[in-house]
Amino acid sequence: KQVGVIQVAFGLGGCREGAELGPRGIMEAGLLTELERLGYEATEVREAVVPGKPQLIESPAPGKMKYEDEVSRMSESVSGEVASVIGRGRLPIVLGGDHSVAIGSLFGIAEARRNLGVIWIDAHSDLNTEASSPSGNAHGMPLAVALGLAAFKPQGRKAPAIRKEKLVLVAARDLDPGEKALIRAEGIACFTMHDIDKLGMKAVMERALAIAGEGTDGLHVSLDMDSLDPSEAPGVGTPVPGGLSFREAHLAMELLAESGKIASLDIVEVNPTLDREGKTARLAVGLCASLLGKTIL
Ligand code: DIR
Ligand code: MN
Ligand code: MN
Ligand code: MN
Repeated sequence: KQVGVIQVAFGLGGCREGAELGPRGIMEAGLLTELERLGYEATEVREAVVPGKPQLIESPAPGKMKYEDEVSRMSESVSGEVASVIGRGRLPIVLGGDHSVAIGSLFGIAEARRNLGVIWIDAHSDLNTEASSPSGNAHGMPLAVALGLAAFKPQGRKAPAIRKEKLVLVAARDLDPGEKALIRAEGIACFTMHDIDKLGMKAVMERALAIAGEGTDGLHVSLDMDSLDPSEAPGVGTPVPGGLSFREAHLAMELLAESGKIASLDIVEVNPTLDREGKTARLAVGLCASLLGKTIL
């Protein structure tokens, strides 16, 4: 068993500086040591090529994605890295960066797996199009882009990269009006915090796995650290109260690991400048370990 870690030091898709430091924060919290302990050997570490802030920042135009060119170049690099890691039989772990890095990972994975199941663990639904986005920030749009609903299309990649029937949202609690309408209109499976409170995480993950894990050729997990409660994960750009507890998040990862279907992972939105002594980065490492098979006993 081998993994490939792809660091994506990109924060222009979010609304606060510091997310670009996320990959380093997660590495410094001991990701490689943890992977080694779990029996993953010779982990390869790569770095996606990411553009910096342009000298002249164009004032955000309504109906347009902010930093569109930068997001485009970043996703091209990430897609290439992800596809090459998969091509060499390794499981890709993409470290963000803000959640726009998932545009790159989803289109890269789609080259190998046309029939992908996706579990999106996030306080948000990241389903805004340029037209519905209140912010113009790319980190609120990766799923709309991957579903082929946004105007933005990654260069040279076939959209859609994923199918709405095989997408499941987990831990949602802050959705924009356009996103709510889209979830209803498209019938996208969405387990909100309300559902988790009512049913419990075990039942929610069983249902999520039945939707995204059956009849697909592998599962992609995209873990936005703002899915956790801000008391557990303070180091994120857009904290939302009422999130997952430490154990709920670990249980979700453990149940996904038990499914045996995990083929790729993103860990995003760790912002070390907003973190408290690396707490969020350490939690990200712990959750990654649980997803890759770490058990308590
Ligand atoms: C909001 C915030 N829905 C937006 N999205 C965030 O800007 O589209 N996603 N924070 O992670
Ligand atoms: Mn997100
Ligand atoms: Mn989020
Ligand atoms: Mn985000």
